Amino acid sequence: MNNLVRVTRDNDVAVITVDNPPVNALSPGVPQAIEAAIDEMNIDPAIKAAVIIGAGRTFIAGADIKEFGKMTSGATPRRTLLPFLLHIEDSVKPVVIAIHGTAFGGGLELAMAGHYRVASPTAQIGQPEVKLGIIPGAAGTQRLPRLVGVAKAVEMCAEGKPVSAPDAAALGLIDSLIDGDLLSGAVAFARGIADKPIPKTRERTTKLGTATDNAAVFAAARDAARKKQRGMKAPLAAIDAVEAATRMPFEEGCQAEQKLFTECLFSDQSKALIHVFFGEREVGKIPDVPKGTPVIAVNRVAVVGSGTMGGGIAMVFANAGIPVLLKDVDQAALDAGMGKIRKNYASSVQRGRFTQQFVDERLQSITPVLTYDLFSDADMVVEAVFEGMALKKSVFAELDRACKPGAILASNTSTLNIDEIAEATSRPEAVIGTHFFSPANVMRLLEIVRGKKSSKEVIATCMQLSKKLGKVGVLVGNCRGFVGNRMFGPYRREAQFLAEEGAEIEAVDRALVDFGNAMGPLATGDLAGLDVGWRIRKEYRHLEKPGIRQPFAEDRLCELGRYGQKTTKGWYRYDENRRANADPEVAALVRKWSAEAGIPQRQISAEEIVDRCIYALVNEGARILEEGFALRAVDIDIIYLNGYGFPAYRGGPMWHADTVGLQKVYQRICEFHQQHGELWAPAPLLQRLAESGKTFAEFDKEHALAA
Ligand code: 3H9
Repeated sequence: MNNLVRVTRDNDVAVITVDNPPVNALSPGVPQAIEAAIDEMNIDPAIKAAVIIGAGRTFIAGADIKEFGKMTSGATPRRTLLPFLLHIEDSVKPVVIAIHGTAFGGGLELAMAGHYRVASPTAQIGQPEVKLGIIPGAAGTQRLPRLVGVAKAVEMCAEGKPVSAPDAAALGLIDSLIDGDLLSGAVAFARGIADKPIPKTRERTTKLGTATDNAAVFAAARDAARKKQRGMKAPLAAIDAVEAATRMPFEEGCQAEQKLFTECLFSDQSKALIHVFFGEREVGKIPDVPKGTPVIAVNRVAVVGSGTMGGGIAMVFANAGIPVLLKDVDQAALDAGMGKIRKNYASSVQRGRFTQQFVDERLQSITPVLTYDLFSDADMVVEAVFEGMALKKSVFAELDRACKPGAILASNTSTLNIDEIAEATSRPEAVIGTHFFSPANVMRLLEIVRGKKSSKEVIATCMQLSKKLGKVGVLVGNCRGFVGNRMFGPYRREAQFLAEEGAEIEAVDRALVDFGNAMGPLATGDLAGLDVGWRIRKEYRHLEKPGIRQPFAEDRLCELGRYGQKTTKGWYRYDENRRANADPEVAALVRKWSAEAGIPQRQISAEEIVDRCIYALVNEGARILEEGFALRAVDIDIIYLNGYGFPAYRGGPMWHADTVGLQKVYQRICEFHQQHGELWAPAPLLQRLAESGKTFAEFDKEHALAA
């Protein structure tokens, strides 16, 4: 035994407790110790059965994900858990698995090698490996269909979504749900089955279905995977592996699974998704705001502005069980805002996302108001009024008067200077940016904008709150556009330039969608409203350097009233179902405007479209990183994955650049610099990293060490 696994006795039952915090992963040492405990039990005449349980908050949440990077880099040899699991399954005395918290990945695979499974009703059970770009690699794809049937196994392995313990019990994955103390229930269960024959999952075949039924299941699953997990390899590999379970004996099926698992493990997609897994956790770590920084209790919130953003933000708080005051200037605006919220909720009920009761309760917790009278109760206010400095300042001056000391005063601005807004109050330490993304109740990203004077307490509260709201909070500095939109500017600029240089509008969008983005850059403009950028550009025109090329097509489209989806015309023409259709009128206009501007027209490849748009993101990201407006390259990645539809399997723009190779990216940017001028000046950090053969990931590591 070792300190990762404890063995105790409850009379005639051995209790094997895995104690490998935080999530009892199957790190090296854990399987060996469990195996030794099973061997010991089998030769001890006083013991009739064993229970395997997890210490702390969870059962085994999977293989140790940190080990995968070591294996693919060659630092440690490739390990397999298959013989270990066979060892459990071949135990001559029964092994009962007791599950609480999560039995994920290798944890579920271990559970299925046990002879019986019992669980707390709140437990979650699943094979989430595809989210890491891999598939179950310890016979999960072989044992699961034998317990739950082929269709459910395909769904669980290819989509990665867990099932609740009660659902798992209904499926036959769990033998008994245990209310109350799990361990005593599991021990009693073990005593009850100790003298019965020992069922082995791998020997079961009754749920493996017929070839005809299975063919339809696999075809439908492949179809769904290609649509819903577009571009991802692991879901298709998972389906192949489950199919192997239906066509081959167990041992051969395991070999097929191993082959697919290994291909996935060594793929760029898996490396990217593992980077994302750790990145999502890393962004919560702020070097100068350590764990344990005091936080403010946020029990009541107020939102100023009931427009699309304000309404969405109110829903976010209401959904998290936090009562909200929603303020607007007149009854008509407030009624319209509440109407939109009701409509959004109604459609969530229709789609089965929420129950009517949940929605009724949420709606009750949103109180529409026309004055600041009740704001003195709020622990936090989020301002979401129209984007304009004068208006924001007057709102913050009002908030300063109306709110209690200690309340957080947050702005949802996407472009304006937080420090300038903070100056309108007598308490700049309470002011911070909370930049939600549209639609606020759907998008996971929350950029938390740190002002010069934002207090650590306020920052720590917002970071913690983001989790409660179901968001990924990323702390960013106060520069124009913050991190996400500052990078989005050059990205969309290039998309427009490409159209102005002769690329077809649909070809620009198609290239980026084929790259994996949720939407093309021009279609995204239509969705957000082209007039938004147009207004901002007009406000900042005085800052543009003379002689530097600016895109013009969108401004001209706006001058013609083509604001995008909201006016049914933008880059595209939209039908009543908001479906985009190519518009020959726009193509002709762009050609005419380009000719007038003397821009030579040429054929442009999909590869150039992708390089121009994506490397524009990377170059700006490198500047942001060097200037310290993002804490780490991975923070930029997480922003792009959760707020801008960047494909997770590419790991985010900075990780993607590392994967391509920074030398190659830098060279291409130098070419663009020569061809297109100053806008493409390579970021000094990118140049340094490329010249020294380093990556953004290494930059992050070096910075973490230095901090
Ligand atoms: C697998 O099993 C493959 C198999 O088929 C076998 C093949 C041979 N490993 O998320 P949290 C860390 S693949 C290493 O904040 P929560 C995490 O980084 C695996 N570390 O907590 C964090 O560290 P830190 C399949 C892990 O309560 C800390 O634990 N399994 C692992 O919000 C707390 O994590 C999965 O994909 C791990 N497996 O959520 C499950 N898991 O504090 C992945 C977590 O230093 N894990 N850490 O930042 C999860 O989904 C969530 O962590 C869980 C807890 C729901 C368990």
